[in-house]
Amino acid sequence: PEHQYLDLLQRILDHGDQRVDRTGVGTRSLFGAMIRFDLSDGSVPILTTKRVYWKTAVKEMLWFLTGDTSLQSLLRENVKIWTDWPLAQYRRATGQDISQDAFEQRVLTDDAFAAQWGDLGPIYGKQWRRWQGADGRVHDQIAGLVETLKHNPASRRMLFHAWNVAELDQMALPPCHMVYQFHVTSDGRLNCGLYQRSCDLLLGAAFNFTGAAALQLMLAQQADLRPGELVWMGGDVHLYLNHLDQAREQISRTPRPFPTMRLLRKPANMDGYRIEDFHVEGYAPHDAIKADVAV
Ligand code: THF
Repeated sequence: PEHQYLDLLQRILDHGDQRVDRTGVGTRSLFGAMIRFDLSDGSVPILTTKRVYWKTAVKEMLWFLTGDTSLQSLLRENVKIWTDWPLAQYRRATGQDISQDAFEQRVLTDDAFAAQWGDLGPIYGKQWRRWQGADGRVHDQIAGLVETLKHNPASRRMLFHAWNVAELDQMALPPCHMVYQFHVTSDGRLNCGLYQRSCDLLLGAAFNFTGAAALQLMLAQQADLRPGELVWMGGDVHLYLNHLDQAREQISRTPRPFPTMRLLRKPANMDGYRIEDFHVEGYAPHDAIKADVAV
């Protein structure tokens, strides 16, 4: 299964269209890709050809699920993967060349500062839990999804979406993994399809696979289903030009079996999960691969 990912890395290295992107770093990009992971044996796609900080990825998913969009709550969990965007905004707006550490400390300890500079706008969590319609009504897409999974699992409308056109301009970054769709088989397996319009294949993808798998496990548990397939679909799938050597290194490694992930507890609803509830076994990855994130 991990071969599908490594093949995609290779295809982009070989045939990716090289262009300048929004960040100015430049990418090699291809359009349209699919990877299928089978979770029915208890395994989850935490890549083994490099060490993936799976707890960070699961914490990020739990943060989305709370509906929270503030950097402060992520930093309290010691997750620093979203700091770059508010930090860049702060530097642009104030002209101050504050370090990432200093900025994070300030967001953690100064609530007024956090409110002014540490909010990412109406990104994932807001749209998943509190999508506001033109008539003012607020929609909890996650709670709605769980209800449908429980009571009408043959539905073809089990999905949630983060691409709220009317609010895109207030988001620190428009959603990348923008729509999740679910499908229940007649023998009680929950399949998850994820459409990602833009994918940083070296850094982001590993997090997005892990986060989606954790989500799929939680939803399956809530609806008394077993996990099935995770079908990942990418739009603009790219390698940043400062990630090419890392991609070659990763391709040279031999994948190991995926680990298993289990939930240790069944909370009353989707709001009850904590990082301590996730138990991963058999994860024996190759070494971490360092790479800078394009902002
Ligand atoms: N922007 C870009 N350019 N790439 C992305 O992957 C990305 N995201 C989120 C939003 N914008 C993005 C942010 N998610 C890392 C991982 C996920 C991120 C951002 C950064 C990262 O640096 N990972 C390192 C270190 C992990 C750690 O320190 O814990 C890694 O080695 O995996 C994709 O949704």
